Amino acid sequence: MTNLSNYKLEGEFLKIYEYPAAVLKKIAKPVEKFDEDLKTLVKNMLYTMYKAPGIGLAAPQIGKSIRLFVMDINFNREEVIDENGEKTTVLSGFNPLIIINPKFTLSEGEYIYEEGCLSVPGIYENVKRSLKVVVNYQDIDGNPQTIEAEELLAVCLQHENDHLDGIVFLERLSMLKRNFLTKKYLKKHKTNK
Ligand code: QAP
Ligand code: CO
Repeated sequence: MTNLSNYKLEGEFLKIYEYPAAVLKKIAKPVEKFDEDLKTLVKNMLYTMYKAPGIGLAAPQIGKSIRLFVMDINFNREEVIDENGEKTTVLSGFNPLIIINPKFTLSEGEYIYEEGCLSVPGIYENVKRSLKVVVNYQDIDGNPQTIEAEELLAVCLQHENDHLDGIVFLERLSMLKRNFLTKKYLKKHKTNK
């Protein structure tokens, strides 16, 4: 696996598409070229995810309909007062994961977790998903990898993989909650524009 322990927080903050943007509803295409452009995109996606801040970001969320997402469920955020007496956020201890062309080979058990999404800001709700998953994928160099995950890591893999299939977490809720939260979100979303 590519060594990411030397990850540096740098890049460009990308525009995050918000529900109901059309790109969030499309089935994303497999990544075929593992070139410099892909490395730049991944670097900028990680930067955007950390700065947002979020724990997962899929390519469709930044307007690219390709089967790629980045995640990190285990980094530190600290609010500090800098030398000018101003509050700033310091990010450290990064554990970035880059998942390309994922294929789930096992999903078992049930697990409920309160999810949110950078593309549906301000909305959080419990979602029932699999407790344990095994996922085959390609790394940034195109090499095959496997990840076994449980609980939050498994939830994150399932949430981000849904984005590649044009699904946002609202669609994983009961019809009642889904209708209620979608209406609430769209109302706020429109008045903010
Ligand atoms: C997906 O979500 C996820 O509403 C990643 O105002 C969430 O990073 C996987 C965020 C929970 C597993 C469990 C959401 C930031 C970030 C917001 C995120 C917001 C600001 C969401
Ligand atoms: Co999301």
